[in-house]
Amino acid sequence: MSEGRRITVIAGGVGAAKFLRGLLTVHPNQLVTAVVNVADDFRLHGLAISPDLDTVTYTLSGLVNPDTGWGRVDESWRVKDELARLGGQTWFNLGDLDLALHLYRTQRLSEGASLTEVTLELCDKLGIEATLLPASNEEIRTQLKVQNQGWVDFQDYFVAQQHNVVIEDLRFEGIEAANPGPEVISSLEKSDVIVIAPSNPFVSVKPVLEIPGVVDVLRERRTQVVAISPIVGGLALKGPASRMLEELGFERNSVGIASLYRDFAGTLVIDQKDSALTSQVQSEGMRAAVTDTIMDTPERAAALAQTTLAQISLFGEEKK
Ligand code: FO1
Repeated sequence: MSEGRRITVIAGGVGAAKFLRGLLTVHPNQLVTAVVNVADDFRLHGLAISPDLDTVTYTLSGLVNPDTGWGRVDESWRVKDELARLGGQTWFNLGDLDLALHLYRTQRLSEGASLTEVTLELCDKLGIEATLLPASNEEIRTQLKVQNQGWVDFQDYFVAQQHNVVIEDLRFEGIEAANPGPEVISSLEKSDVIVIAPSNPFVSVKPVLEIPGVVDVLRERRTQVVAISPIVGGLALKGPASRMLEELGFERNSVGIASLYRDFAGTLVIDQKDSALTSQVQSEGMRAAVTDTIMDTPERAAALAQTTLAQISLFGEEKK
């Protein structure tokens, strides 16, 4: 039985958004909270851009571009084209409709609203009934140490350089002094199930967990924490998670994910293609659940959500 339970999902961008969209088709939306990474956030053209919050917001409101997984469907690019003509910065693609959201957020922040308040306002306006919480209202910025370049900002690495470079290290500027956003800790404490979405463990999940106080709640509630591996057959479905595992010294598969998550998550959901890794995941000290984790349709994402929730009713509550 999954009805009536409170679920909190630790979320990055595209993978988390697809998982949440599936979850919201099988669970009462008012009982779902997503704590969303803000360490990819940055300013461009003077605008406050929060890519992971935007991706989750657009996906859950049915506005996302299905081809890219980020940005708006039916987008137009008149502002970007004009900016290019003027010699402005166009390496980060901001469509005309998308720009409206960044303008709204920037204006509200300049009026003194917090990122949490702005996010809740946007959810309300776009008809999202689940609660989206920025992981923090303070500035946290991911930087990567790129071979032969030194420290670079996240969007420079990810978008401008298409993450097609070798990384040697990463850091989250500002994280030690940051506080979890309002309701983040209480949502984790009150949840019956905490899900770590199939997001990049280094640049999406880690900068949420390393905000002081967050991982402690997960450690205390480890039995209720279920993580979904973002790696299938040694490859990330999107983005650089797989090569990052190798470059940062971990196994390039779901066993590598288990070694990163075992201290604070009791169960790891892995893909059926990786069923042969089950005993190695268990050797890392985690339960392994095997299912189809590829979310190429909303129905498959819903099935993954159902299987994920079932892990805790099967195991977590049984232990009480
Ligand atoms: N990702 C890209 O690969 N190229 C882009 O030009 C780009 C623009 C963009 C604009 C708004 C937004 O909310 C997201 C955007 N993304 C783009 C996605 C995003 O930067 C990354 O996928 C995340 O930061 C990683 O989670």
